Amino acid sequence: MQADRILSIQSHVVFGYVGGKAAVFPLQCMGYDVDVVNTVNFSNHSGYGRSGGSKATAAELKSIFESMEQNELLLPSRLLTGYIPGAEALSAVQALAQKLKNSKPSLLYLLDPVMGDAGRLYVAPDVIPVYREMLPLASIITPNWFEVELLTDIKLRDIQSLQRALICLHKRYRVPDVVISSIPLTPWLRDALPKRIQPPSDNDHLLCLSSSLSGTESNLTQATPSIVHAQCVHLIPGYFSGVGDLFAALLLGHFHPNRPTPSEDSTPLSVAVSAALVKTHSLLQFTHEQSLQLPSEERQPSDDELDSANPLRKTRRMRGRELALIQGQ
Ligand code: PXL
Repeated sequence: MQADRILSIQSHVVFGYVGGKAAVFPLQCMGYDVDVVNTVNFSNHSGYGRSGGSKATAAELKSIFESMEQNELLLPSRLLTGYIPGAEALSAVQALAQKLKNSKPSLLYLLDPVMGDAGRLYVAPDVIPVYREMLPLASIITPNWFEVELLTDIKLRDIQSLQRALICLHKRYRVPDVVISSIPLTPWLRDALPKRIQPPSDNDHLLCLSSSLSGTESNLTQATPSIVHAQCVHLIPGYFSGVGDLFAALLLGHFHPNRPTPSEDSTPLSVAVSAALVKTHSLLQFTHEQSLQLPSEERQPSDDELDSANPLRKTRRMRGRELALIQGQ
């Protein structure tokens, strides 16, 4: 039997599990054939404070894509893109995504617009307009809170601004499915949630919102064009890198737009989000439990401790934060 093929375009690290290292193995475990393009080739993720390696240039990416096309190896039914730090390289990926979409309109494209977090941009600012141009190619996008603000130019400060941002993504940028995960629960967000899913306290839960354009293109003209699902997830102590990359990969892997959904109020997106959340959460819980077994000098530090630690101690403690992807498979 022919396996479904995913083309994954994101970062590679030698040690640890972020970018493609967090995404590819889980997708293979799910039975997908994964073709892998590395946008960077680094020793480790940036949280270690120092890393060696290089970024792929736009010319290098184009050369890979051209040869794949000439050899008739561009066969994915699904496309996953993540961390691509420069605008020129991102434009090369944009051209490829456009080409794939033209030749296969049913292509499922999960675009993770990795640009920054909590007010801090970690790619070049000229990447922002390229991502905006790419949005209409995507089937699903997975921006975080800050990236929604960057893409829509709308500051999210109340439920009305959040609704405007979602409508902007669905209508102006024509994205059918939007998932915003790991949202800190502010009081105004919590008050907007149905009572039955409000957690007992705000500080130890994160919110995941998914918004699907309901049905056909004609809904684009309606005032409320989308179905929004919200789920609260219990916060696991510590900060782990690569969680977003793992979640995005699982979300694409579990997304089956033509399968019937188990209940009337679920959508193909909400079903995939639930499956991806459960697996991501279980792996984080497992990673956390594993890290408690480590000697104390290698265990999860607080962020304050990390800033003051000497470089070697910091490295050892960062190692204890790597996702336990293999042991937790
Ligand atoms: O999404 C996490 C990530 C991906 N790729 C690289 C990173 C990080 C986070 O630090 O450094 C190279």
